[in-house]
Amino acid sequence: MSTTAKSKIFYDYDRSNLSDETLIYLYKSMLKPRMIEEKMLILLRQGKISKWFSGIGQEAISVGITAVLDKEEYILPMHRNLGVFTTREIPLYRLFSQWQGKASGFTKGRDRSFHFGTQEYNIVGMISHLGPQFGVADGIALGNLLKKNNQVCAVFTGEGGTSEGDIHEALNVASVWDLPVLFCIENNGYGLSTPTKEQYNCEHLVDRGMGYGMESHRIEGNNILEVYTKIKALVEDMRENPRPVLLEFITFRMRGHEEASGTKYVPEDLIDTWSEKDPLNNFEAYLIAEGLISDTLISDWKADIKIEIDANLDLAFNESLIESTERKELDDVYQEFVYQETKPNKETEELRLVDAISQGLKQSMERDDTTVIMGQDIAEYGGVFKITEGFLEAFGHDRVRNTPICESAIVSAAMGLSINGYKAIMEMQFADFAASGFNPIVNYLAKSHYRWNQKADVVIRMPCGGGVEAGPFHSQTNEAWFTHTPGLKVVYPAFPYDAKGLIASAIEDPNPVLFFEHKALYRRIRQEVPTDYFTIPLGKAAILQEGSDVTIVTYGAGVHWALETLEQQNISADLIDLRTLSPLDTEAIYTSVRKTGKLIILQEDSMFGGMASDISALVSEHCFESLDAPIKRVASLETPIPFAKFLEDQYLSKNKFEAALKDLIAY
Ligand SMILES: Cc1ncc(C[n+]2csc(CCOP(=O)(O)OP(=O)(O)O)c2C)c(N)n1
Ligand SMILES: [Mg+2]
Repeated sequence: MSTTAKSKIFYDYDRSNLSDETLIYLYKSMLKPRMIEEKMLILLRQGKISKWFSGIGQEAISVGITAVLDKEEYILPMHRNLGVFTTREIPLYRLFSQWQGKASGFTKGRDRSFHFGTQEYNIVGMISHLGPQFGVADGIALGNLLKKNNQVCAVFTGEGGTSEGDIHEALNVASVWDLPVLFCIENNGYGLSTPTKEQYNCEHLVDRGMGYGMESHRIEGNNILEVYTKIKALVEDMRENPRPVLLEFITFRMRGHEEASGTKYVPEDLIDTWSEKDPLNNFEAYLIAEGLISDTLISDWKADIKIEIDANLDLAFNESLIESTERKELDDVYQEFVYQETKPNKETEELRLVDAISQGLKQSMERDDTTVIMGQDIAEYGGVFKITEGFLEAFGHDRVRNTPICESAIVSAAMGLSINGYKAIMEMQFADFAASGFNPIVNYLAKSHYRWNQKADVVIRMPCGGGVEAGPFHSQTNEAWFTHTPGLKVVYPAFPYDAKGLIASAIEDPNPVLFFEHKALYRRIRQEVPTDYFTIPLGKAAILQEGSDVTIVTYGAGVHWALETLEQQNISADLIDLRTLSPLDTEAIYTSVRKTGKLIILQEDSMFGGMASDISALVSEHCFESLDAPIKRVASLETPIPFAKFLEDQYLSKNKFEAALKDLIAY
C-alpha cells in the first residue's frame, strides 16, 4: 500500500530546517503503525483479534504530535491513534496482548482495544464516551501549571466528538484558566456514518476557537511536515507561555468506523481523492524524490518492522489466557488504602455541621499541599454555604478555584489532577447538580482503577437533602445513584464530629469518594468537636443507642428523625447511624439484628432502588433465622421532592417513621 503512489506528490512539502534524520524518523514512525494495521486487518479477518478502529490515512497527526512532545508530557489519544502508542515506543507485544485481553496488556483483560492508559508512557487512554478526555487533559494541564514544569499535554478527539457538551465545557475551562493543552480535532469527514454537514453547522470547527477566546489553527493533517513543524513551534512557545490551543487537522477516515461496519455510505470518489493524499505514500515519494531514501532502504526497513511485528505477535499469541479470581477482581476495584488513624486531641469546641466540615477540609488542605479544591463560587464568595470562606486567603487562587458552571468538565479535570499527582476536591454546589457531571463520576472516576490501575484521588462534596423547601432540584438525597456503582465510596455523616473526621479520611483515601452533607443539618446540628486534625475510618457505622427490641438503621437526616422519635417513645432500640454507605458496615447491622430480631430502615430518599431495599435484602439473606418480624423499610414518597412546605412534609419519610416503628414493635 505504501509504495503505489510514488510518481505523484500531492503535498508541497516544506522541510524548513529539519534534518535528514528527522525526516527519516517521521517516515519510519508512520510506516510502523501502517504495517501493524495491515497485519491487524488480516488477523481480524481470521478472527484472531476483536474490533478494530482503523487510523490508516491519519497517521501523520498521531505521529507528528507524539514526535514533538517529550516523553514526560501526557498524551490523551482516541481510538484511531495507534501512531501515538508506537511513536512512544510501547513494546508491541504489550499492545497485542492488550488487544487480546491478556495479562501483558494494560488492563488485565478488563478493557479492550485502546481503552487504557499507562503512567509508564504518560498516555491516558479514552473511555468510550469520548468527550471527557478534554476535561481530563484540563486537569493534567492544571497539574503541570501548578508544578510549573513547563510541560504541554495533547488531547485528541474526532470531529464527531466535538458535538459533546464535555468538549465545550473543557475548552471553556482551559481558556479561562490558561491551561497548556493542545486540543487536537481530527476532522476525518465522518462520525460513524454521520458526515460533517450533519454534525456541525459552522464553516470550520477551528472557528470555534474565537468563541472560547482561544488561539486556533487549521492544519493539513496528512502533511507530516506541516503537522510536525507547526506543532513543534507551538509547543515550544506554549511551554514558555502556557495557554490552550485549538487545532483542527484536516484528514479522512479511509476505512469504516470499525472494520465490521464498512464504508457503503461514503461516496467512492471521496475515497479516491483522499487516497491521493495518503500521508505515508506522499511522504515516501517526496523522500525518494529528494534522494533521502531508496526502494532498497524502504524494503530493508519494512523487513525489520515485519520481523518486529511477527516476533511480538508470537509473544502475545503464546501468552496464556488471563486468569483471575473473584477475590482479585473485587480487590482491584479500589486502590489499596491502609487506614492510619489520627486520634482526636482532647480540646474541643462547639461546632455546627457546616463549621466542622469547613474545619476538617481546611486542616486537610493545610497538611497536604497537593490538595486542590474546585467549585462554583467557592473562592472570594466562600461557596453558597460558606464552607470555603477564608480558604482563598489561606491557600491562594492556585488551590482554591472558582469554576465556570460546568460540572462534567470539572469532575474530569479532578480526574486529570489525580493522574498528575494531586488530590482533587470538588464542591458540587448542590448534590442535584451531580447529574450534570454524572458520566465522568460513574465512568471515569469509578472505573479507572479497575481498568488500568489508575487511582482517582477525588472527593466530591455533595450538599444534599430536603426539609428546606427548595423543590425538586435543590433537595434530592441522591446517594443511590452512586452506591450502585462499583468503584465509588459514599460517605454520609449526620453529626459535626463524624463529618470532620470522615472528610479527613475521605481526602486521605486515594479512591473517589462522594461526601454527602445534609443542608438541613448544616446549621441546626451542633456538637463538641476536637480542635485538631483527626480521622474516622470509612465503612464503620456508629451505634448511637443500644436496646433490645428493635434495630433502627438510618443515616443523614434520618438519624435525627429517629433520635427525636426515640426521645418521645419508650422503646428499647439499637440505633445505627451508617455514616458510610459504601463500603457498608454490614457486620454492625447483622450483629444488631441477631440480637434484637427486628429491623426497620429509615431513609430520606424515595423507596425503590435505595439503601433500605438493599439492606433489607442483605439482612433477609444473612439473618433470616434471627428475624422475628418482616423487615420494615421507611422511605419518602415515590415522587420528585415538592417545594411547598405542606407537600414537602407529606413527601418526607420523617412523618411515617413513628407509626412504622410502633407497628414493628407490636408485631
Ligand atoms: C457518548 C457516546 N456516544 C456515542 C458513542 C458511539 N461512537 C463511538 S465513536 C463514534 C464516532 C466518533 O466520531 P468522531 O468523533 O468523528 O471520531 P472518528 O471515529 O471519526 O475518529 C460514535 C458515534 C460513544 N462511544 N459515546
Ligand atoms: Mg470523525
